[in-house]
Amino acid sequence: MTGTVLALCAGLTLAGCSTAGTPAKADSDGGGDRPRLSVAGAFMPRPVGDDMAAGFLTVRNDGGTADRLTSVTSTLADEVTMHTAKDQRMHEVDSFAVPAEGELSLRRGGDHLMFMGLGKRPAEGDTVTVELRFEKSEPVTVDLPVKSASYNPATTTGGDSSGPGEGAGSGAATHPPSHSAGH
Ligand SMILES: [Cu+2]
Repeated sequence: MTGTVLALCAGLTLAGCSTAGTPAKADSDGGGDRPRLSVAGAFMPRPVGDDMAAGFLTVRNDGGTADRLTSVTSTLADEVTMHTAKDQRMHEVDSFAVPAEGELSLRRGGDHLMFMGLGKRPAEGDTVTVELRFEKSEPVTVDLPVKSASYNPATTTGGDSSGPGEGAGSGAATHPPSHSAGH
């Protein structure tokens, strides 16, 4: 846990130094001193409880400057919090780093959005709209399609070298049990 945080901070510091120190290189393409964000792969597994739901997405940053996801709002829920998960335990955090020329990846078993106090329980096939607010970039509105409760794109894109094994077993195992059990 502590090691990961330190590694993240070190990465941010390096990125900050290279862009804030001497802007000479960034001048060549004009936009190199700004984050350039795009969002992909957003989804919400159909919540199994009435109180909370999780959301996942990837924020890509093609710019040469790091940004931070600082808050999230949604019409679905009273509050959307940012959680990081390690060893089956969740911790709320104030923000997520979006590294320069990198990405913030929210996925099952790792960092994710938590929707608390649902106005209504969305069904599979619904769409949930969220607004992402960043430290530097303009807010981004994202539609999250509601998928099956065990949906996990990692099992189809092969990002984790998980092999052909898939289905409810791996999905349930990699996600904190508190989400599946609810409350
Ligand atoms: Cu959580």
